[in-house]
Amino acid sequence: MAALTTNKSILDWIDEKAALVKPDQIVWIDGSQEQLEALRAEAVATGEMIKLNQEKLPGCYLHRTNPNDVARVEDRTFICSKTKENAGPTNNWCDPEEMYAKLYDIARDSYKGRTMYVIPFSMGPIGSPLAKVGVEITDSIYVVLNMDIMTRVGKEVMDVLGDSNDWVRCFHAKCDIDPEKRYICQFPEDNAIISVNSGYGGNVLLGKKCFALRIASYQGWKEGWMAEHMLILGLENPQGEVKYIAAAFPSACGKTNLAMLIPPAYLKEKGYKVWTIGDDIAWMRIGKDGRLYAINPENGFFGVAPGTNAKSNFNALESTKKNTIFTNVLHNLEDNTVWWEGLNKDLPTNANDWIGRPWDPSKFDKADKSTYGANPNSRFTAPAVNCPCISPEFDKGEGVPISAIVFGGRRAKCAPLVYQSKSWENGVFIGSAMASETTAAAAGAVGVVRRDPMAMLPFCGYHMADYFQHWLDMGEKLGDKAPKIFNVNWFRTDDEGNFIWPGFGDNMRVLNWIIDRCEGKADATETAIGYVPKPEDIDLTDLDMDIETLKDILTVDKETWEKEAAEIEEHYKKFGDKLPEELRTQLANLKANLAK
Ligand code: GTP
Ligand code: SPV
Ligand code: MN
Repeated sequence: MAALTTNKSILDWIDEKAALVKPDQIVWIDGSQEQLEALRAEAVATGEMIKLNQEKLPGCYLHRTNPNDVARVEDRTFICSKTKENAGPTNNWCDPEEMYAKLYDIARDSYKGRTMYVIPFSMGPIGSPLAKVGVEITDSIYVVLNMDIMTRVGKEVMDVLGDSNDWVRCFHAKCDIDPEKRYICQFPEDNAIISVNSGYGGNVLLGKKCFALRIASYQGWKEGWMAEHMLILGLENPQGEVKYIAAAFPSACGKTNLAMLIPPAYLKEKGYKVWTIGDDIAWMRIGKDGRLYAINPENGFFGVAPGTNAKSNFNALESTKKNTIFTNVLHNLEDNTVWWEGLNKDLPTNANDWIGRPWDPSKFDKADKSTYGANPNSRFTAPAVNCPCISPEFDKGEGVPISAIVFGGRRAKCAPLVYQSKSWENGVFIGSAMASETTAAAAGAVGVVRRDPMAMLPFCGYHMADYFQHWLDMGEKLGDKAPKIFNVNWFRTDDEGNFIWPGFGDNMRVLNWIIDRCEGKADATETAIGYVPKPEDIDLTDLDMDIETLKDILTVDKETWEKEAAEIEEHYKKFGDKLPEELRTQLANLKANLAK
């Protein structure tokens, strides 16, 4: 099949990689429905995917990954910059030459008997001044079909690129899915990514975390823009004005849910609406008017399945009703559909679990993950166009102006429901000190509190202290046009470990306060950590919550925060002299405020 470009840098790269991995054939993905349909049929024939009930779930498929390969692997993820210093203290580093040699040894001849698929893709609307181009080569049909949902694929991308060399080289090889030889490597100075021995989501859909965050964060630093692990939503008020919010929460901490939230009935009736721009990644640049503009570089949602239901996230569930690929969920054999914990209370009685073994619902025990039907990190890959509340601005290349930036994480104690930073610099401090309990989105222990600055710990492609400085520099450029910075915590628990705040759609009550603060319409109480709402300014209409409980989750406990300040100091030590002086000052201010 003819190449879709005459770009020499691309053709040479493909020749070079083909000589290494020796595919039987090379197939360019042009994004046409005929080609994709043929690939789906092939994947079904080989057992790589299961075609689901086409009446109930048209265009939907189920895929199971190797049970050893169900999440990102942070300990096997490397930033291979020329010097260790450039990768910084929070990334695994390896010398690029050494790593290339090792990865080429692993990948050598691994496409024998297989096809090399070449996927030209755009992160962001094709041709948008905020978009970037990548080419992924892979031996996995699952990757091709997921990339087709998650990015914009096809010849048009190559036409826009022309003979430019500004494209990201994304090389994936399944090899033997050997966890001992699994590597997810970024080479920021070479615009290159290599992923071997995995077939799972974030490890292999190289446009997503590898490119749109690890490589793009480095590009943003060099080129003066930002690539962030953030959802983007538009909040429309009854007057029809839409204000945009970008929010960074660590993996599996509620971005998809917040991005698609449905306001409580009393607000809906008044005319409030939420529009989704993105649920995971934001690329942001300063626009001609000096404000910060954001696009979602993705074209679909790779969302967490468990817990998604008609009540918690109706819009996400709707998005999965057609043309969706499910990964590692339960297969309901009764009607050839899918199920996961938290979808509904009807535990399927004739089903295979996510590994494909017969599932016994009578053994299901909430406390024992090994009895679950779906993997805790099972996911859906759904096209953005399926989302009932997708924003009319979604496909527009110029992006949307951001009024507020929100940080957040899972903190059982400590962080109040919401507070506002005292300045951009103070907001950067809050982001740099973020902490959250770990989740199933990455391999390893779950529920352990760790510092995850700006939710970027696993995704920053360069020295984290330079990244903090870049945030401070952006604030300086934005001046008084900078978005206001906030922090939220939906996850405070009571003594029995139950979440106190209802969360989900009710988070809209907090978003309204945030927007009111941006517009100078709401009051606040100044505390040692920032501005906290007056309890009466968070609307509790129709909620089964009294003002005392609300006051409780708005408190800033002196002792807890003194401990927090000491932990932040410890966290900062990692960065040594490179830590921006401004952040040291911010920490000192926090301590002084607490001592008052
Ligand atoms: P990634 O795709 O991994 O980046 O995750 P995400 O940040 O998009 O998280 P997502 O919205 O998928 O939510 C992950 C989990 O958090 C799900 O089990 C949700 O049910 C739960 N969750 C989301 N929002 C809330 C909330 O407001 N309150 C509570 N208690 N749980 C929530
Ligand atoms: C995350 O872990 O933050 C995800 C899923 O969004 S993955 O694409 O696997 O990174
Ligand atoms: Mn994510």
